[in-house]
Amino acid sequence: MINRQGFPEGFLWGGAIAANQAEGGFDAGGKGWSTADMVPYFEKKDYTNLRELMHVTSATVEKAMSHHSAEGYPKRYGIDFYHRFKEDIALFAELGFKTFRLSINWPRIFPNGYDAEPNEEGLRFYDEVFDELRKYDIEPLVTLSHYEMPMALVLKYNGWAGREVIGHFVRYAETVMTRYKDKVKYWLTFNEINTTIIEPFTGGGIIEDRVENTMQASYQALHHQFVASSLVTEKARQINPNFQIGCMLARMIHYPATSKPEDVLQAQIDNQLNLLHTDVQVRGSYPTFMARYWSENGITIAMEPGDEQILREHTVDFISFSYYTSLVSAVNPEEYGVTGGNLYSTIKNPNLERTEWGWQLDPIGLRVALKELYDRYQLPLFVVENGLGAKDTVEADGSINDDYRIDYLRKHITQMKEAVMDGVDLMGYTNWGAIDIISASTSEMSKRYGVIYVDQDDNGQGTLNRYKKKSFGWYQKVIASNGENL
Ligand code: BGP
Repeated sequence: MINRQGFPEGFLWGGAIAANQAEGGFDAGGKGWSTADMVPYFEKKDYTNLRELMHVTSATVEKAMSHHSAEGYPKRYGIDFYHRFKEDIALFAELGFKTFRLSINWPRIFPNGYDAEPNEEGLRFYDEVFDELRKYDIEPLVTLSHYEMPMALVLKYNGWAGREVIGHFVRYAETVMTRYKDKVKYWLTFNEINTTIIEPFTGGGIIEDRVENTMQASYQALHHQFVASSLVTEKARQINPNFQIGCMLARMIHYPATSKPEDVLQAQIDNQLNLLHTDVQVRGSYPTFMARYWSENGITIAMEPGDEQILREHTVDFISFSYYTSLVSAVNPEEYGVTGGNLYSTIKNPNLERTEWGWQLDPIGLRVALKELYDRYQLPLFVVENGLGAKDTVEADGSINDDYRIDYLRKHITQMKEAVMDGVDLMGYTNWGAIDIISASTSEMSKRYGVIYVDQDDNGQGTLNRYKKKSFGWYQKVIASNGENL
């Protein structure tokens, strides 16, 4: 039995971003339209000329931009990582990163999803990014789908609600895994796969107006993603047996609001519904409570013969997850005040402080999450997102004194270390938004997570210059001391 004193040797320290929030270059290099590019249209239910917009020519792009310039700006331009990745990776190397988590932009590789051939220019872009990382011995950790898919597949099949998308995704995954088989070892199939249920367009490319029952369509889409993830895992092992394939969950630990058994039961149900995703991807089958849950909600999942076997035979090598906050469950939630937004809307926990966006600060919850996941599955874990969204101030002398971010990261890393000492097998930690990027939920630039500041405001104005925040030097020391110097 290993008596762990601290983080193991070779612990993968690093940072994380996603293509749709960082790259920009939305119409560069032959890239097609992705769901992330269209979010403003769908939020406003503005479907006018959508088909026309799918054909990327400068005229239609201009039209799109003039139509929705303010709302359309952020994700389409990101922080221009597309052109500045060398400068950014040099900063990550200076931080001492062992790993860097990023996603491949699916429509950069297959602009429409169903194209006969991949887009060579897109493939070459990631060749250059991975080569640059390798130059500094930084191990890429690659998400195949982070909150996006080609819009053409959305229009044709209503996103993941259509079973046909499985084949297109597997082909895309096979293409990039083959191309980068000597450059990338760690792969994640879907970012926060549970988003498909919580935000069907963001997670599953589902246009809700097109379905009668959103919950039915979302669980069906999720099933297709599970099958696709397993088929990709099977292919991955054929392409390179040394690949390590992980699932990725937005872990939402739910505490009961009181010790009333009804509240405890509700918290258990909410936790089970969150862990359903890892149950399928790690254990290889749906948990038993799902049959009753689906039937009580009028949901019937269409499964093809062979699906169960596919899920059973190709489970993941490791479990990755994001952790930002903890949530609270009650049988009568209306009796309590609510806080938070997007994925993390919840009852207020009187014991916790909150960020400006209402996310509750709970470092101990990370230890709880780690211990519980390890107890349940006995697979290596990887914290691939964790961080504090905050508004930063640039002082007159150019410094950014983000002590609040240091405090957040220190407390969470301390709890992670405690979990490691409890015996949890933890592979690594990538803080979210190592460099400031566009927020997923608010599309703002000013909700910043980075230890590197990017000069850009919520309207896309700024030099895009990069600056080191106070947390940069702090995180550098943490990594150099393998988590001893906190
Ligand atoms: C996760 C997503 C990320 C990310 C992060 C922070 O749910 O995987 O893409 O953005 O949350 O959220 P936000 O940007 O909304 O503050």
